[in-house]
This record gives sequence, structure tokens and C-alpha cells, in this order.
Amino acid sequence: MFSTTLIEALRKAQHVVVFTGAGVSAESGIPTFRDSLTGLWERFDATSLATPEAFAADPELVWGWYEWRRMKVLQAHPNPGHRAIAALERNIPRLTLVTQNVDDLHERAGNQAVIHLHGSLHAPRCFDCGRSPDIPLSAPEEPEGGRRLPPPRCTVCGGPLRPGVVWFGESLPTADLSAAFEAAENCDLLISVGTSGMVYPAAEVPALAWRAGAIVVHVNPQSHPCQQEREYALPGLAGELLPRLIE
Ligand code: BJW
Ligand code: ZN
Repeated sequence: MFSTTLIEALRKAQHVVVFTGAGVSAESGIPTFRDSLTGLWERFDATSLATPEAFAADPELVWGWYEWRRMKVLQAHPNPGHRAIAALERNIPRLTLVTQNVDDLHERAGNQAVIHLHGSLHAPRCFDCGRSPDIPLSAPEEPEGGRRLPPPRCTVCGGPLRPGVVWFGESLPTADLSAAFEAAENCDLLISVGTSGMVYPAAEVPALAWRAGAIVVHVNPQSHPCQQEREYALPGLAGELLPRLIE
């Protein structure tokens, strides 16, 4: 089912970039953002949850929602798609894994170095002073989407802790974004997995790789219009396609 060009490119590749989005964790039971019916933004309003203004206006609402999501991730396990990407890292001379995801399922699958462009659910910091005090986070007793929870307080300045994720209107971590762009511009093959490609600047990563001459592959059940040479769509689920691709 995979074209011989693609198989050959993967076999010969010296540097592969894997660029992932929420779809790679969907088969682990983590909801995506924009899928119809199951996407988070279908059920929750992004602007009242995923912006600094939303947190300032209602920290208990926002903290409770992110604790619910952190709980879901703690209960989830890496799926065959994550494991295939980890296996690829062991089989290719150089692999750079760039994720937009805020979960830690790539790390738990065995990937050694993961570039998290949109931060992590597991690294809160103070909303006021930016420090990351060593406060153990408890598991919410009843993980429900709408449950309000007061955020823990910073041990240094007393400010509320916020999730360590990148909200709309916030800058992405500079070093991570630079590393992702640099890898994209210097790879032979980029595999984009489970992303709608709607959120910038992360969405520039596959285009940068293509412009620099790499082959670009999109693994997604939703069809991707491939109008360019060196661009391929593999329609289907990451957990089914990726293990077969790396065989
Ligand atoms: C499967 C599958 C299976 C399902 N297998 N596939 C240029 C143009 C227009 C707007 C902008 C622009 N530049 C910047 C902006 C603004 C904004 C933006 O991009 N807005 C667009 C939405 C219009 N960007 C920002 O604000 C960024 N910051 C910034 O630019 O700073 C500079 C600045 C500073 C100050 C002032 C102004 C500018 C920050 C963006 C941060 C995004 N944060 C989020 C939330 C993180 C926290 C949280 O988790 O709550 O990140 S939004 C959300 O979207 C999350 C994701 O990482 C991100 C991408 O989503 P993703 O991963 O693609 O998921 P989905 O759901 O969209 O797609 C899933 C896909 O999987 C689907 O295609 C399915 O088909 C597929 N799938 N099952 C394979 N089994
Ligand atoms: Zn503080």
C-alpha cells in the first residue's frame, strides 16, 4: 500500500523529522481539539480556557479543566503509533521528534528527546513570577471536565500556578521552535502525524521541510490535498499505519 518511492526514502533517510499532533494520541483515548463530535473545542470554548486572559478571569475553571486533562493522560498508555515512532528513532541515523502535544506519551513510548512546541501538562509554573516551584500535584479525586479547582499557590510569591502549556497569543519556547525549524530545514523526510495543521507557527514545520527539499508524508484519516511533488498522504489511523510503515 505504500509507494516504493516512500519505502526507499525511509530506507535511505539519514535524518527524519516526525511532527505530531493530537491525532497520534487519539488511539490512547486522549481527545483531539478539532475533530467533529469528539474534539475538545466542540465541547469547550477555547477562548474561555486556553488563553492567559481566561486564566486571569477564572483560574479555578481553567486549572480544573487542565487537571481533568492531566488525569486523562496519567490514566492513558502509549499506543502502537507512539511505539512505532520510538522504534523508528532506534533504526534511523538521526530522528528529531517535534510534537505539539502536551502529554508525555512519546517519552513513555521510549523516545529520548522530544521537542514540545506547546509545552506540557506536567510542568506547571507560577502565573505571576514564572517560577516552577517543586509542588507535587495531586490527582483530582473526580476527574470531570467541568469541575472547578483552586490552583496551588507558588511557594515563592504566593501567586497561582498555571499549566505549563502554550496558550493562544503566547510565544512558543524560542529554543524549541528554533530547533524544530532547524531540523525541518535539514531533514531528508518529514512525517506529519495526526495534526490539522491549523495552528501557527507550529504548522510551518512541514512546509519548511518541503521547501528545503525533503519528502513530506501526512498520516491522517482525513484526506490531505497533496498538490506538490515530494508530498504524500497516507490516509488512516496512526496506530495502524505507522507500525506497517516502519516494518
Ligand atoms: C488522527 C487520528 C488518528 C484523529 N491517527 N490522525 C498565522 C495565521 C493565523 C493565526 C496565527 C498565525 N500566527 C499565529 C496565529 C495565532 C494562533 C493561531 O495559530 N491561531 C489559529 C488557530 C488561527 N497562534 C498562536 O496564538 C500561537 N502563538 C503565537 O503565535 O505567538 C506569537 C504571538 C505572540 C503574541 C501576540 C501574537 C502572536 C500559540 C498557539 C498555541 C496553541 N495552543 C494549543 C493549546 C495548548 C494547550 C492545551 O493543550 O490546551 O495547542 S491550541 C491546540 O491546537 C493545541 C494543539 O497543540 C494545537 C494543534 O492541534 P492539533 O494537534 O493539530 O490537533 P487537531 O485537533 O487540530 O487535529 C487533530 C488531527 O488528528 C485531525 O486532522 C484528525 O483528522 C487527526 N486524527 N485521529 C492520525 N488516530
Ligand atoms: Zn510565583
